[in-house]
This record gives sequence, structure tokens and C-alpha cells, in this order.
Amino acid sequence: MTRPLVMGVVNVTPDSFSDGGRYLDPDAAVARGLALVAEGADVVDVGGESTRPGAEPVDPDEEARRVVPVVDALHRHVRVSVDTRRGSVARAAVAAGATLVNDVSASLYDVAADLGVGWVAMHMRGEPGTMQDDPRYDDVVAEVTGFLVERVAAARAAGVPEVWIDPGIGFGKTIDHNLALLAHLDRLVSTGLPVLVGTSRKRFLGDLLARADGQIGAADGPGPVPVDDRLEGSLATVVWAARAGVTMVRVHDVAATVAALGRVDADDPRSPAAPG
Ligand code: PMM
Repeated sequence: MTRPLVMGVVNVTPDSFSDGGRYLDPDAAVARGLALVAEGADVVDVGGESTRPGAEPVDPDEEARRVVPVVDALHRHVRVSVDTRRGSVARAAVAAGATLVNDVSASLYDVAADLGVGWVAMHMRGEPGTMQDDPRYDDVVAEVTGFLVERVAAARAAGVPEVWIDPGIGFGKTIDHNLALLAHLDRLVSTGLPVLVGTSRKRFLGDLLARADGQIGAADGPGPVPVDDRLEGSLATVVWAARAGVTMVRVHDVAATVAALGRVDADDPRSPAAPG
């Protein structure tokens, strides 16, 4: 197994579901990014707008104000991606040193082409505000794969030099949709395009862990397990994705991810899977 690259997350937002409010201060965000680099992050993804279900859009000028100083400080130490749906924010972040546009709207390929930087096309059904309102697919794996392949063709035609695809776990998807996409990551990998996947701390993991405890469906149950108690689920899905051949995983817990991937990597002499 080739170890996937690890993309560490820094959300410079007041309201992201897992780390909202912790890194709104630029110094705190830069310190967090540097800590992720020390933990082994290959890329640091800086975002200034929460895309959690139900989130309100942020003014692009405000979003740029949040991310630019953080990108500027971090790009001297690590490859930086900017997590944005806005062309103006992508441009400002690239001017500050970002070299990858992580685009959950899968629409900014013309900006990436113009700037000559990499681009991640992520699949999302609808908008963050409403995407979890009863999402439906006939065949989620085929529809997501088809959408991404079509976006990549457009990006290549526009001249984007580096293109990634991401199924967008949790973006307009039920638990079953997320599990189907994870079960068939090989379909995305077999396109020959580099695949990025992000499961870290997501709601479906909280629901699955609660379901395992018999809580889901119980009228008086406490609901999904809290964000901070989803590490095992995050690591299990990262290892699963790595075995399926993805090229990069997007995570909040970089040190634990690097350790987990090392344990199952047959090329790593510490691994129980190592030959001999
Ligand atoms: N998930 C979130 C935000 N950005 N980008 C990509 N490419 N893939 C993802 O799965 C993804 C993303 C939501 O997580 P966060 O609010 O903790 O950043």
C-alpha cells in the first residue's frame, strides 16, 4: 500500500462543525497549521467559510480576510490549499502562496487554469444550507463518479495543470450514500485521477457509532456521538480509503492519522503487515 498524502485542516471560521471558533485568530490558525506540519501533514488546507450542513454563506471579502494572512505565513513551511467556493478568495489565497484550490462547489476550474494551480473538484448536492434536506440518488456511486469525470474534462479543456477528485462525503448525502461511496472508492480510483477523501469527524461517523450503541432510533437517545469522540471512526475510514488506493486524505487529527497509516503499511517495518 502506498501511503496516501495527509492534508491537515485549519478552519479560520467561527462556526465549522469540528473546530469552529478555535482558530479564528490568525496567530492561533498559523500555530495550528505549523503544529499539523510537525505532526506530518503534507498539505495544509485553510478555509474561511464553514460548509457544514445549514451553514450561512460568508461575505467573500471577509472570507479572504480570514485566510490570506494564514496562507501567507504557512506556505513557507508546507504546501497550502485554500478551501473555498469563491473565485476572488481563491485568487487572493494563491497570491498569498496557496498552490491548490480545494473547491467544494467544483466550479472554479477556470480560476485554477488562469492561475496555473492545482484544483480539487468535490461533489456536493445543492448548497450547504439545504444539502441535507432529503438527498436522493438512483445510483449514488455512478452519479458522483459521472459528475466528477465530466468536471475534470471541463477543467482539462480549460488547461488546469493538476486535477483531483473528491466524492464529498457528507455533502448532500445520507449515511447510506456515504457508505456506498466509501465501499466503492475503487470506482473513483479506477478513473486514474488522484482521489482525495474527507471523512474526518463527520456526522455519519457519529451516527454510526451511536447506532452501534443502540441509540439511533431510541426516542430518548442522546443522538450522534460528539465530534471529539469520533477519532476511531475517522481512523478506520482513513485506513479503508488508503487500502482502496486514494492519493490523499483530509483530516483534523494528523498525528493519529499518520500513525494509523504507518501501522497498516506493509512497507513500514513496524507494521504487523510487514513481510517476515
Ligand atoms: N469536507 C469539509 C470541508 N471541505 N473539502 C474536501 N475536498 N473534501 C471534504 O470532504 C471536505 C472539504 C467539511 O469539513 P470541515 O468543516 O471540518 O472542514
